[in-house]
Amino acid sequence: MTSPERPLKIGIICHPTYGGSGVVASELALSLADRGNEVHVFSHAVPPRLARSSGPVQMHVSQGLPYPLFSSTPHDLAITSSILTVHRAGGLDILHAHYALPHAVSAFLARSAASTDPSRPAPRVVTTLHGTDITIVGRDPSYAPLTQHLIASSDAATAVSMSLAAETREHFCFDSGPPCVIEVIPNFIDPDHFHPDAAPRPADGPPTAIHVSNFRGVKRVPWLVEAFARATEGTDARLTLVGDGPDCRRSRERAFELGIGDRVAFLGARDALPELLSPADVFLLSSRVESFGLSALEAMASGTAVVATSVGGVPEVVVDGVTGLLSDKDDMDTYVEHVKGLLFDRDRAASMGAAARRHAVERFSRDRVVALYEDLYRRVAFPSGS
Ligand code: GMT
Repeated sequence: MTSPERPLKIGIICHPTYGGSGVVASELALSLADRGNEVHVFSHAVPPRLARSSGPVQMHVSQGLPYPLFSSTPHDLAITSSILTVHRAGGLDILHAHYALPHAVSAFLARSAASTDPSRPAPRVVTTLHGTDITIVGRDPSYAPLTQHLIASSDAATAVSMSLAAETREHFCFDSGPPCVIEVIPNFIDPDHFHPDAAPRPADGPPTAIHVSNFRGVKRVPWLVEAFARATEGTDARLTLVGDGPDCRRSRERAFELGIGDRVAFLGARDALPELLSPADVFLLSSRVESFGLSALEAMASGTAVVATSVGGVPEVVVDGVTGLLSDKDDMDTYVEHVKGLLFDRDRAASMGAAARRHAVERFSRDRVVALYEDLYRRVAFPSGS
């Protein structure tokens, strides 16, 4: 088998998070392994999406040595060592860093160390930008010069939306600097996993809205709770909140302050997302910053229409007026009208939900997007079909 045709040896480095980049990296790893590639995942814990699968992905948990001299254990250095161990044992073609910091640093260090070994080619580095690694963390002066270097020195850099790619070019690519090519490869869903039939939508009973997130400040969950309270005043509509994070307690307090504590359920972090998403009438997202909105895409694939704020890459996922309704991030009045308009018109919500399912399957199916990544890896690993 010539090099471009043989299965690839791929190392994926990611945060072991319940949502977002950790999910995308895990699902990508599993799909690449299904396609016959040898896949290694490097992190400081097993990402939850990987933990619940039986896929033939090799997991390397690297936590490093806790030592009193360190104020925190440098996982990223331990990950670099694990990568080198795997590369020296069998060779890796690609190191794919998800979320620039600190994973692209680990990938570069490993590539740099491997390049001193004449016995095998060093792995190529692909960096995928997910969101706040550019919009918040990476842009902070404490990290910006390093982030810029990481993007410029990657063998390929991708962003999960056109909006994030544009923001990256604006802040990190300069005419005077090295070439800066950011390819857009969107996030994806498994349409068999996220499916409208995952659980039945009740024909009667109160209308229900759902939100899934990590409850970080950018998600504005207390704002969402207030909008829901205004939209559903005097009704028996229900809101289900899934996930956990810094704003969880404040969101609960807000629900009680607004007198809707008995209509809001906090479920914590759950794996059974398809079964939770498909019966809901509407999915709510109210972020201040959102490069893509994977949870909204998962809801769409489950046949659930979305009401969201029109920020970042959200309009690339949710087609306004077709698969959901979008409003300006500071326009709570319009957001409230949108929630009412779908929650209390179930036929409209159902037809938008059906359109959302079709759009998710056509544009964001796993097989289509994973093939884009595999094609990119081959272009990077074997530049002239070598
Ligand atoms: O960037 C983050 O805040 C972290 C990241 C994550 O790991 O949860 O979320 C981002 O990446 C997701 C996967 O690509 C996107 O769906 C999210 O929109 C994005 N979050 C933000 O931009 C706030």
